[in-house]
Amino acid sequence: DDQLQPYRTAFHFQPLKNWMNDPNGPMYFNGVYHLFYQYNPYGPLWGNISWGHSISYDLINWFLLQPVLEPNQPNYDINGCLSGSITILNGSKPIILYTGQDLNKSQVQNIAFPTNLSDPFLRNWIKWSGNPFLTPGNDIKPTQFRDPSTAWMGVDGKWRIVIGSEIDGHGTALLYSSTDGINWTRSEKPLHFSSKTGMWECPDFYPVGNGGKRGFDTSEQGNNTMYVLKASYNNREYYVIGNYDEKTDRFGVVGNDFMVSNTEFQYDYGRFYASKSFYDNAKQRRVIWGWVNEGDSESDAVKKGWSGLQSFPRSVWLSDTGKQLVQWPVDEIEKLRTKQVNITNRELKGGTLEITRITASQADVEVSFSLSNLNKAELIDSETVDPQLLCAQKNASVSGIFGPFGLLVLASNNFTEQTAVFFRVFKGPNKFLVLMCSDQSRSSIAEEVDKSIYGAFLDLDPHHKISLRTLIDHSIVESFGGEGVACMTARVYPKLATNKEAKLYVFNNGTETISISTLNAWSMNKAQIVPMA
Ligand code: DQQ
Repeated sequence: DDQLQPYRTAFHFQPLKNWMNDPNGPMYFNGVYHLFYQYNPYGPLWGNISWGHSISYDLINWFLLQPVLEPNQPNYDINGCLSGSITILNGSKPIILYTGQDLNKSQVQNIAFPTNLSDPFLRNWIKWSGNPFLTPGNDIKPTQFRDPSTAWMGVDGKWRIVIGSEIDGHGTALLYSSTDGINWTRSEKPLHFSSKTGMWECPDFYPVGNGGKRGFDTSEQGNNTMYVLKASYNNREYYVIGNYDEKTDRFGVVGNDFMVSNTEFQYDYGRFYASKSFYDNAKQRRVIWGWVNEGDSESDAVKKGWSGLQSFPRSVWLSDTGKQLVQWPVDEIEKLRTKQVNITNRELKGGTLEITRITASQADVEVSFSLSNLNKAELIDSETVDPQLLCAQKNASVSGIFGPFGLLVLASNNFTEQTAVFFRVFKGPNKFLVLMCSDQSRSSIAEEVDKSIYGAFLDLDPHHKISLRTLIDHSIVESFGGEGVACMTARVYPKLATNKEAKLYVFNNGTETISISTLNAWSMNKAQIVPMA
């Protein structure tokens, strides 16, 4: 199986076959984690969009269940049960709000209820007889009205949701309110919009905050929290942080507002889209899932019989600076770790250091580097350069002073294939800049696969350690830089560096010696993702 399907993952969620895209309605309810997703039960390409369903007790091992929503209602979802969210009303009654495409491909909003609340897995859901509960207003194009968020309750006892849209060419989070969670009216003003972007998909809105990693339920009040608004556009997940006044429903951004640029905050600077978060009451944390799509062709998808992964679930919280988010794989991942390799205080002058004795195609690697003599760093004259472009110009093969240094993953003999996740340190006019890159340009000898290079600047001082954590799982390389201040996910399709042929290295292609403070790498066991008997 591994030989025939070298790109299937061991610990990233995927169904047994067929197409999957956005995560939908994740929740923790009565001791069970639920993950729904955009799913084509009949093939490996987008179509027949249903809500697939899986459940778990630990976010690692999953039981695959039957889809809960299928497109079969001419007047509200026959052309697809598109994305949506779950809200647990009064702490006890989960409801699905989702977008349907009707016979005319108009997007409308629908509700579904679990048929049997005493079924611990909530296997069956019924669409509401009153669907659709919302149709687009006159100012909204019928194809630009989708992806209702989880609801939150304001101080007035009313529920609110946002829905993704575009008005007058501007990305918009439409705001609706309701007394019962079922009948909704549009507020005159949207929660937020931006004149610098187009259509927003999958808006997410939730409290974060005031120090520490604790998460909050969307309806929790009085914790003096900040709020995150996330919107999906331009193939990326942009977020802003701001203040939300529950009395007036005003959201005010602190810092940069939404636009299309690589210097704005994104959940992930690589392949990661249409994400959805939920509050995990068991561990008082907020967890994000994101769709990681394929970088190979449709004919490859047909050959493989499947398309699409979910990211590893990530805890998310506000950084100590209060200016950005931090994300980190949920701790449960440690259950899968086996065969640890450890290195401490090792100088790396230049070249590579192979990390042997681990399964390099299926691994979790944490490494931190320390640098000295930073005054020798390469000068850079602008602090506003596009980091992704910089990573492409100065890819892993271009030697610098401090860097490139980092990991070479899924590497084949003689490095014919390699994916390089690395850093460079520059000295700008006012501060040091730490660049993080994920360079896929040599990831495969196959020509027809995407090999884009990704990049971001990390908000950290290089006088401290620079850390990198990378989850390697056959065809996905999911990296967390600077303890999670920047994430970068790539899909790769090696032809040579598959399964046991894959190797892992630490490398330094800069002229300055660096030091590996610590490195811990683990082979990872395979998660159990099986149909429920
Ligand atoms: N995917 C869904 C839409 C959403 C888009 C359709 C984002 O609801 O806007 O499968 O990837």
